[in-house]
Amino acid sequence: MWNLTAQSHVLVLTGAGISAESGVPTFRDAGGLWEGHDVTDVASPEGFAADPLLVWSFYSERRAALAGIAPNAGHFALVELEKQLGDRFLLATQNIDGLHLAAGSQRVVEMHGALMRSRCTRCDRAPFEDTTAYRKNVAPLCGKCRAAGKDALLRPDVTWFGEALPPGALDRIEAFATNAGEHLVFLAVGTSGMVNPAAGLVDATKRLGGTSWLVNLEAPVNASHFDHVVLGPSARELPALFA
Ligand code: BJW
Repeated sequence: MWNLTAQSHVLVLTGAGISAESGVPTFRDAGGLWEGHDVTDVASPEGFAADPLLVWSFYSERRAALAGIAPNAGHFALVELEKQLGDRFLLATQNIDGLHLAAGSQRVVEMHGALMRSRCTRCDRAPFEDTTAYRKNVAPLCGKCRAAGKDALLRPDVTWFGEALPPGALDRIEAFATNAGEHLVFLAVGTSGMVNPAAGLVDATKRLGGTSWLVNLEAPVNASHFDHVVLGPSARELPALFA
């Protein structure tokens, strides 16, 4: 039974499943394919180097698809949990859709970046908000580099396979978990448990002596690593769990 004490520190990890009921497609449920391409091929630095137009087409399509998408009851249940716990709550999301922030969550670590931000592949300008869905035949260039007489591609400000997480992201999660120690309650929601370092958090929780929960539509590969497993859609199961 979900039973928090005054010492409990709750670390939530979300994946694509929590946004499924908002209408955002997950990565692997439909075979992990996008227009016949393996998504891991369009979500990698190698894929971008080989075909930046294809990769921008993938992300532009996702930017356009996000218009009119709203958070669901699962996102809002986490907002309410954070209101109860304050600094004893941290939400680490692998999603780049921004729906936790849109729902009102505040203590959020976006482990894989943000869909609506771009950055230059060459210069050190800070990542910037960019909602543009670029045309299929246009690979966007950095305006700052162009002004300096260089051509440099922009890229989505997201974390691809083989890339380090955004600066400070893992440190913030690890510091929260270490500080919580045995009082850590780890809750994973809507994630296939196939991508590290996120997938390793359940084992880190065990090492610290904490307790782990999983809310997922189906049992993922690492389901047996969790102390408690709730199978079902998160927009239904999260509000019920916290009630
Ligand atoms: C529902 C539902 C409903 C449906 N309700 N549930 C060991 C340690 C560390 C790293 C590695 C390691 N072994 C290998 C690695 C490397 C690699 C990795 O993990 N590879 C594996 C494939 C083996 N990891 C990395 O490369 C990471 N970087 C790294 O480790 O850097 C080290 C480094 C340090 C210093 C210098 C350099 C390097 C980076 C990983 C980045 C992943 N990026 C992506 C793309 C992000 C941008 C984008 O969105 O396009 O992130 S890949 C993709 O997978 C995306 C997702 O965030 C991520 C996870 O997917 P998720 O969320 O789990 O989605 P699905 O679709 O797989 O699952 C959905 C689930 O929901 C399913 O289970 C459904 O049942 C469920 N569901 N509807 C509840 N209504």
